[in-house]
Amino acid sequence: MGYLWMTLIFVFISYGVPHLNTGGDFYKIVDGSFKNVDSNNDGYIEKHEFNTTINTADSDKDGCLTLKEYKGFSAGGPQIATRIYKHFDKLRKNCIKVENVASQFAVMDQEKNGNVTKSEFRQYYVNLLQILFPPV
Ligand SMILES: [Ca+2]
Ligand SMILES: [Ca+2]
Repeated sequence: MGYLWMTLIFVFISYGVPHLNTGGDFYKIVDGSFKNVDSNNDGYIEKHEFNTTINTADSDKDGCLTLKEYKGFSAGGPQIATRIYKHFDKLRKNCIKVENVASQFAVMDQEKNGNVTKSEFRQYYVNLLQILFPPV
């Protein structure tokens, strides 16, 4: 059952956004990003690990993630990262406030137990892509 569900999501990603290079590479990219954030490699992203990653991404420490800073942090290729960035940078200021990114942790942590598993992390990106690239 779980496998079927994964396959369906997979098919959706492959066919839902055909102009983007997702498909087979998608989970590889997301998992790679997960590993980067999970700095103590225990299989969970704790809030402090997530915050550290964001603060590191904000390389000039001005409290704003610019598109350039975000690309180094986000899962996905530059095309997906740019689309995600524009979704959060609603005022088009080339600034996503660090605290707004930090608040995404609560969205990822579906079980609300203070850490994010790999499947929660994947689910977050699948949901995000469904919002950004709705099926026509
Ligand atoms: Ca961890
Ligand atoms: Ca910055």
